[in-house]
Amino acid sequence: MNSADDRRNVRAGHRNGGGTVTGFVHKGHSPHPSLDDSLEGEIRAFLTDEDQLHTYDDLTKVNPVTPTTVLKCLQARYRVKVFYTHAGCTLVALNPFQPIPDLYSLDVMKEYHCASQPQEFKPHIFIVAEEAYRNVQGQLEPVNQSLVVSGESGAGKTWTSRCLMKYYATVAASSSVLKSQDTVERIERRVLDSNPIMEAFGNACTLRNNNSSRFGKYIQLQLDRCQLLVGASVQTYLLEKTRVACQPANERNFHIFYQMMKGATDEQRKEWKMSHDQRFVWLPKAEKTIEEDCFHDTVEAMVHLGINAEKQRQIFKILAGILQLGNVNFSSSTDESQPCNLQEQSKDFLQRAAELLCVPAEELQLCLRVRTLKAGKQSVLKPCSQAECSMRRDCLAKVIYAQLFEWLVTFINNSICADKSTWCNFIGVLDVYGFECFQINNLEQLCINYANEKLQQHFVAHYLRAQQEEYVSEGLQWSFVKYQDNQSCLDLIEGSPVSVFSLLNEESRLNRASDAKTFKVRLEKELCDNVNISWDKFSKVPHFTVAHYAGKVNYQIQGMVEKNKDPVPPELISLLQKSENALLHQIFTDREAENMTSKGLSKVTVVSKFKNSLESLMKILHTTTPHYTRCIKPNPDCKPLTFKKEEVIMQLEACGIVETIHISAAALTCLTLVSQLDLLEDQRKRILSQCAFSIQCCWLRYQRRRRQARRQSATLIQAVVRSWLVRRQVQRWNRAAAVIQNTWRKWRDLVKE
Ligand code: AD9
Ligand code: MG
Repeated sequence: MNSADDRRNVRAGHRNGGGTVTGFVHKGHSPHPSLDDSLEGEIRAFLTDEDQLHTYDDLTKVNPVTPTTVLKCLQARYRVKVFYTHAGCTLVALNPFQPIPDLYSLDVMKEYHCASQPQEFKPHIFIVAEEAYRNVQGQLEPVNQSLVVSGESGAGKTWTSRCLMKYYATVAASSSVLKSQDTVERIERRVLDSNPIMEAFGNACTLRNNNSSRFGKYIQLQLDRCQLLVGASVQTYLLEKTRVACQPANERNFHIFYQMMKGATDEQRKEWKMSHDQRFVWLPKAEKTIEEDCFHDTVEAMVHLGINAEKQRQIFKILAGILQLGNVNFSSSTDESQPCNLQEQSKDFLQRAAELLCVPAEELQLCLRVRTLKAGKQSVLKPCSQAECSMRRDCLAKVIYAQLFEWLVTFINNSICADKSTWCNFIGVLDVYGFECFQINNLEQLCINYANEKLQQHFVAHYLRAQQEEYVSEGLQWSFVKYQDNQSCLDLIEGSPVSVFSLLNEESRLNRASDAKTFKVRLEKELCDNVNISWDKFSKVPHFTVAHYAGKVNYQIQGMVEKNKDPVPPELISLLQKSENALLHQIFTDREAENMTSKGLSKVTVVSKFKNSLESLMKILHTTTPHYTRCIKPNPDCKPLTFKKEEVIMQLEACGIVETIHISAAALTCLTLVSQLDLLEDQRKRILSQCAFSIQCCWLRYQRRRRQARRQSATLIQAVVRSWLVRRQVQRWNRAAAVIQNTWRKWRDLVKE
């Protein structure tokens, strides 16, 4: 284990010129032609000092800040197995893809928690955790905190979220926990135990990640007045339920099915009608080995959360029923007036599925093969085609799984959520799927990428825009850092009156068979003015391309409207309501079930539901102090300790990390300078918070324009400093004012030299 001294951060201190600031020069923004050449030189000079690159524990100290220099530092750090680096207000976490001994041990937690200045320790996710924990107390009143963990699939979001939860379950538990090596106690334990359950039911092995979360999660850890963890609540987003009935090539179904197959006792196997050598269509084998040995852990977690043996039996029987359903197939019918027949070899599977789901086999078969059309008070039966039968089978599996997942989340919440009177604030941990761009993208990717746009906007709004607007409010004509403002993209996706979502909803509400070409024509006509959408005129497959902040994505239109409607034939719901499996019966008799059927269609579409849940999330986030962690996946193959530059640079660019560093570097310099001045503590604090950015801004402007406008800049600095002194009503602090004026005088002299 590293010693505390070792962990204590030996600051790199590579700020050039003993106190000058990082140049604010970046691609496409050079105010002077010769600056680009000098930048090249500066980069080269910076990179020559190779042995030092790994010592930059805060990327704001890198000079000059460019994608190349930032990348090289991260690479150098990765090489010496340092995985966390500050980037100003953001923590960058590189995935080691192998367990790192002692990096997250109880002792390390203790060190960070007990340190008087944890931020002076080596960068670590525990610094972020501890900062939020201390912030929650607030100086005047408690402030809720949010830890937003982002990154692409496999970057380490879920791992990081688990670390954060474990940290709080340890440091915010009763004091005895910290002293003992035991695992955490009751409520803490239950909160942690929600993870294996949700991951078993909501994660799957994909091409990008062996343990990919197929849903988004926001967990609020509830703290009482003494800062102790007294409960938690979980909100989940958009489970990828299609995976139950259809797994992309070389990917797998949700872990829980494999866990059951591998971990069942003989008795359970008998009950679930599942022999050792049984092949299930919906359980494709993938080459990779994955987390399927955890059945015992999942069951144990269920027990801890209070899911009793009987409920567990009901859950697993339902899951076993779904697997049997996947092996049911239909033969094509030559006579359209006759329903398709079950294939001979499917009869046993249907029988078993019905037994496990506790519904009459005859009725199950009828529901899958025949559609009931309502004409007034009369019902008309219409035979389904082979494709329709398969669709109804898949739909049945998906709706059961999705409802079961929701039931589990509700159960978990009931088990871990504290009474409102016992907690006063919370720390939220957000782990949502990263930006997705596959060869074929559809509604799921549109929703996921829309969520990422929202989060990016929150990030931009919180850090970048707020700081820059501060500069402008001080009356400065200052060239903006070119960050991606994604409002126009959000308008395209969700805006009103016309957007992709609004058109999709309109199309879904029209009671007609959806046609991709018609929908594409509508999109083209209504959204032709938006620069964020485009079409490839020569493409045979109807699609549209959205320019997201992280890159362009082609969305296939085929099937999109139908996915948005997500209709469930009412016959299927009625059938499930008759189930003698108490749990199945319960989850389909709730009022919610009404919304699922085609009757409720006009009210709730997939995108409107998702948009609403995301808006509530954003509202919560806006009321909290956010802390951002950007997880980076250093190589696409999940290989231990392998750093691929192209992969990393793409991710850095996608999340605007270089721009973030530029701005944070500016703020940091100011903080350092002012804190060196001889001021009373109170004055120092207020000056720092009120003026840091203004001063810094002047300085940067001065730096950049020094050749042309040295004198004007000096006057400008003076004017601006005065203006904020007046506006912020700090003029009575003559001393402070004098010191600041002195400071800028020093700066001016420095530049003159
Ligand atoms: V996805 O969007 O859910 O597909 P995540 O959540 O970003 O993705 P995850 O946390 O599941 O990725 O990490 C992927 C794998 O990387 C994990 O299963 C671990 O094997 C590995 N990992 C991630 N972070 C660490 C770490 N700090 N130390 C060691 C890690 N291994
Ligand atoms: Mg994940």
